[in-house]
Amino acid sequence: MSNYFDKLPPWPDGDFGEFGPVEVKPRDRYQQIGGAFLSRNWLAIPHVTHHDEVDVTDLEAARKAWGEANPGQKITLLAPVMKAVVGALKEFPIFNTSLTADGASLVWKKYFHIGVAVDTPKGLLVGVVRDCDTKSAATLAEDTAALAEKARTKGLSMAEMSGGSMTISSLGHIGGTAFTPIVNAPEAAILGLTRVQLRPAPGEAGALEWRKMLPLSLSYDHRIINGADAARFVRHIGRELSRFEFV
Ligand code: CAO
Repeated sequence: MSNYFDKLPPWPDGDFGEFGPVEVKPRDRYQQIGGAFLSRNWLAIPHVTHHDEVDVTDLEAARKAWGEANPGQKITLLAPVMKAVVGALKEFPIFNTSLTADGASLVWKKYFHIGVAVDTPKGLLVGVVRDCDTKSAATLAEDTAALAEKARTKGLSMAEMSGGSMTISSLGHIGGTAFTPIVNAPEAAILGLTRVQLRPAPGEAGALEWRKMLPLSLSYDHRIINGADAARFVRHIGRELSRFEFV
């Protein structure tokens, strides 16, 4: 019996030269493999993306103070967010699961390895930072910077890209207010970060004050996670960040 998907028309692969001058360049192996994985994940996983923003005003003040007290060392927002995601994974362990290929079981992970999407000249690579629950933000920042540098200069092995609990994809250094990251199978969710925005909010004395808000976009596999849990998960990340302490 045929179904709707059997009736999809073929990819429109015409001769663009008919419309004007063009040049056809082959894509390298990394780009082709990466594209195939992204297509599989997009088609196989029923994605929903939940958007929210969390107040990082106090966190940013603490991060600035930490930077002044530790010249030569750098922590961006990413490391505190990795720690906050670990806190949220502990509170909501359903986000630290993987569906088996037959869909019959869930694998509950007891480890906290966070994937970080890195923009490289060869395309997007996701390196996994291990045991994020046991590391300080400073160590996570160092580990992530080293992994990103290796991804950009030498590439990453399959072992360095495997075994994540959940992935974070940060576009905050460029801009944006929200996007739809694609879940990195077999993980259950991926968190996208975009650029911190200044928003007016009522202060304690009633007057308006400017707050720093970090936009978060959480895409999740709707076979595993429901929308209410996603909303709670992101709110929890906000709570973790609001009480975060640099040690
Ligand atoms: N809001 C405002 N500023 C931010 C920010 C945010 N959310 N996130 C980072 N920044 C700032 C940093 O503080 C840093 O500022 P300074 O240079 O003044 O200190 C600057 O942006 C550059 O940050 P960075 O990119 O060096 O470091 P990072 O820890 O934020 O990110 C990495 C590291 C590897 C995740 C990032 O460089 C990267 O490659 N991201 C790309 C991910 C991607 O392409 N995803 C797309 C997936 S969908 O196709």
